[in-house]
Amino acid sequence: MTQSQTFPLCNKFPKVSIIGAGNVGKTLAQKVIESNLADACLLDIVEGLPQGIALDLTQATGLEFHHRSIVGTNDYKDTVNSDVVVITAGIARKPGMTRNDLLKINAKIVTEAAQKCLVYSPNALYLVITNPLDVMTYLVWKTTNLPANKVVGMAGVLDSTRLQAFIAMELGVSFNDVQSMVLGGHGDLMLPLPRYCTISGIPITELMDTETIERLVQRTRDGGAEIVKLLKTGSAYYAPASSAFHMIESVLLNQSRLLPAAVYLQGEYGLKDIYLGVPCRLGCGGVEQIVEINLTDEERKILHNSARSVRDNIDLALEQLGMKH
Ligand code: TXD
Repeated sequence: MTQSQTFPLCNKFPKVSIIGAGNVGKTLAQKVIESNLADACLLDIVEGLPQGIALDLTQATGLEFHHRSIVGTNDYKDTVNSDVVVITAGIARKPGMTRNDLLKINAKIVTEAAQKCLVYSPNALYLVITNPLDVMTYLVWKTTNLPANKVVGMAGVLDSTRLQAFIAMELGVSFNDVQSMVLGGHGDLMLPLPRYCTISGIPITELMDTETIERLVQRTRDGGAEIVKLLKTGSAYYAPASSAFHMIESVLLNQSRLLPAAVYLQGEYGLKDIYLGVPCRLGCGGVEQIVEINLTDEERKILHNSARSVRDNIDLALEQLGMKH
């Protein structure tokens, strides 16, 4: 090599910081590095936990043949210059516990985590996962003062993939041929939309009777609780981590995928000043477009019911945090 030889410029690899090294956080971290999507920083309040997971994952690097690195830490400084910050920190649902029971504890954890990350990564996209999802996403937006397109919540992709799985299992068709759409808050009042579910373009209403569809819709509504009951400790994490990964990929690779996610509504669907699950386009600019689809009177009623419940909890959480609405 001579002095005059130049190397191609190495662009900085994207960085994803994940706050909370629990089941969802560590599974997501593994997906992020092993797919070569980005370097990861895994942070938790428990000393040793993120460091141990990061070391374990690092030791698998040669076998998994990827080129990304992971740091485990308890110090927010290590999250510096993240492109995406994912917040999973909090307490997971226990059997018999509703998502809203988690409200009080998680509101404090999530808002503190977001504010600490903001100091080191003011330009990142903030992806919220902690439950109750829509409320936590609103609180992150409200307490960080970030533009609404930079704060988004993950739930709709998970609820939709659950409905997709149930449809595929019922009909015995490939999961990949099923498209599904679930809107609304992440809870019992979510709005699965069978009218917008298709198998290779064929509406499911052509292939299943109403009773079957209603059964699958109900199983989707209870999708989280079904797994909590089976696991006995903790809640689902493989499909949640895959869902978050999907969204991060759309942002970092600027895929502009049309996905249901909790986004800030300013009049869309007749709703204002609330985070709720609706279809949006996700790209390198964050939430690039909110898509309004036609809803029947009944569907609109369910969406607004769901919004009312989210709104009540936002008010409660703001009160608990001593913040005026
Ligand atoms: O669709 C969705 N949005 C969801 C949401 C799907 C699945 C899980 N959902 C919720 O995500 C769940 O109800 C929880 O609120 C979060 C995280 O679920 P996970 O299953 O990962 O919970 P764990 O395993 O209990 O992990 C939580 C971690 C744990 O390691 C704690 O030590 C850590 O969060 N934690 C903190 N980290 C940093 N800072 C603080 N203050 C803190 N408090 C707890």
